[in-house]
Amino acid sequence: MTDPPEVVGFLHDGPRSAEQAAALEWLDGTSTAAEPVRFDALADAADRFDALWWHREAPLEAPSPLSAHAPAVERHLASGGGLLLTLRAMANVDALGIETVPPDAVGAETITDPTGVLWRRLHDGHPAVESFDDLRLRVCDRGAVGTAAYESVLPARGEVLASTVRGDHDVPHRMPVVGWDADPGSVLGVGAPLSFDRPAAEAVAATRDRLVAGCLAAVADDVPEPGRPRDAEEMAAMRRALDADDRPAYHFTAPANWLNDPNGLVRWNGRFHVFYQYNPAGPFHDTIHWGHASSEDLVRWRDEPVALSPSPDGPDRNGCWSGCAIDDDGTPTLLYTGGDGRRQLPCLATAADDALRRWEKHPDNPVIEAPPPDVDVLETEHWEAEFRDHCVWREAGRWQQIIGTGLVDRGGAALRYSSEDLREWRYEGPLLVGEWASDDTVWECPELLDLGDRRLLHVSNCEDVVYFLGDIRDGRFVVDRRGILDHGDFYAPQSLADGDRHVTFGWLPEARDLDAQWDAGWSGALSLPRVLSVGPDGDLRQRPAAEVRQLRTERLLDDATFELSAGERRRLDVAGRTLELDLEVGLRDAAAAELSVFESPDRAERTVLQYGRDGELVVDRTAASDDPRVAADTQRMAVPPYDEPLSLRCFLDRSVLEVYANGRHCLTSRIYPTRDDSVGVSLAADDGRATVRDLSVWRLGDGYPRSPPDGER
Ligand code: DQQ
Repeated sequence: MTDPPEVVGFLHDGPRSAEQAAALEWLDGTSTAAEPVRFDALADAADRFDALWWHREAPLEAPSPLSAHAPAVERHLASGGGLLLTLRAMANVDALGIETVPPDAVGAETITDPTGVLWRRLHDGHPAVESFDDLRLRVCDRGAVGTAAYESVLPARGEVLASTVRGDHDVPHRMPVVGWDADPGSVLGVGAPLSFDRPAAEAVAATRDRLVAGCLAAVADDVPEPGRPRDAEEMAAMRRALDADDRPAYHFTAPANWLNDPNGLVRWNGRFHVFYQYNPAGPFHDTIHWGHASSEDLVRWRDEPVALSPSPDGPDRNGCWSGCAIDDDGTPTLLYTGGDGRRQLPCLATAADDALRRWEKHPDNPVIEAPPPDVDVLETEHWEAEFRDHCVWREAGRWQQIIGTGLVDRGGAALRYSSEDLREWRYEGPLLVGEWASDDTVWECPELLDLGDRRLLHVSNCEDVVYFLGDIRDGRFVVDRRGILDHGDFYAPQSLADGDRHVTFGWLPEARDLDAQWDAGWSGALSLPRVLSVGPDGDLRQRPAAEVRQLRTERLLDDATFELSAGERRRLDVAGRTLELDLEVGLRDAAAAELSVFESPDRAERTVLQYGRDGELVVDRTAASDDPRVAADTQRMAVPPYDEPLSLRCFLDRSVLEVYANGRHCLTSRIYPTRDDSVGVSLAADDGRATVRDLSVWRLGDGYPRSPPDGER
């Protein structure tokens, strides 16, 4: 337990306000002595205190003389002292020389429901909250209180420790608690409504008091504030801190926090690189960076430092959204979407090292200043023009690019541009416009692949990933066939070119509510690498990359063939949540055959794959989990030809079930069994006989080291 400081210097900057007087009175009633210190006396007094506390609700009158006190604050921190900034005091971190990006949401917050901090699971061991068991700490229940928080930008030097809880709702994008490691001192900013002057229910006031006492003890102690991870060891520590039964073992996840689309997939100097949409501030979609991992074999990953961060003064200040990697004559180059307020525009960065860890942004970003003027691009609540995500290829001696958009009254579209140098772009017209009733929305993450005889264009239409097979004629995509790439929890895929093959990864979003994601501390996984090709019949083929076999650690069942009689259920002598099952199922005269996985011995928890005479494969999640916060529905896909045996490859990975049917159709589900004994597998036939052929089961190993490999510490 961290001890409270003996004496706190209570900073003030003029006559004491009622709020400051109430806070001082509270401090006087604790075991910590309080000594008021004026900012202009700090230079002589700073060394005397383990901790300084500046509690200020009102805005400072401009021009602020605060920066004159920054050297004294720096001296205090340099001597190992701590500093706590509460309420609106936190808004002054830049003037005090602590931070370059101040909070962007500062003002009076009107509190009507018990409101407070939503602590991050990743930092639940922080000394400020060690006396609490809960991540949700409500500290104020009424009044208009002056507060400060980060909302659409992140501090450049500090680490966000908590977001906001309001009544029963988590508000992750409002981030009022930040820690700064001012080695050897430390700073905590708590811009949450920690008011001592307003009445509050007893329990709320008690939480407020414990939290402030914890914060004062935390800044006074010698434990450094957590920072962003700098190397593989620190990222492995994050993984360890958030390891749990539902965390995939071999599907890629970020070390902690939020992951969505795979980006910038590229093989460079023999290594595969995957970048991904990443929020370092927690498991929610905001303040998007590019996370990075690399691999020699596509299945075992090494975490790399964050590759792209928003530039506080750049056109990507609110986020570095999705994009692709290009080999520009030996220079690895990224084209991505920068977000700035209501604008989103293409930005370019080039690699500054061969490990693709450091990137330099083009000084003239954005490289396209606005969507084409003669195109009626959709304006929505969030964006003045929906215009994002990039796919670049070389054709007809020029760079070609498509960007995703939505057109007013027409639907999703992929707009085509061309360029000599990746920096100056000319609009060439739409490659394809979704003139279908079901596609009346925005197309995100368009990607065009050359599959030999055919081209494949896929787009993510905010629900499904739709693919089109066809060709380009006169600059337009001519559709021959279309389909859905994956019928489950799968979105925004991207591919890397590796010799002749195209290897695709998709984002597997969580199928549980935001509170559950917050509690887990991580969100989102990537699919297995899939090889896309076109078969001799002109249809799409999807298969796991051959490297996936390298994950097999133990063969549990070897080519078993048997018949299931009507109503029979056969339990397999295998158990586990990280398995691969390969089999072929034939419906002799059965109406349906079933494969149950993640099954408890009493079958109360189970996920059922059912293959029926109607030629549909159904994943039934209605009994998949006892947790009410997770999806409990059915997902289905057609698996023609309807009258032949069905071949299945199923990958179970704790909260992922990734199914490949007939080497063509995919359905990936997120599933969250709660019981330790939900590890069984069984097969059954319904209303007749079914045949199971060549059933093999393997246990699969980890996709990333639990601790960093030797030599990388
Ligand atoms: N995700 C990105 C966008 C893209 C969307 C933002 C698709 O660039 O349109 O994180 O999931």
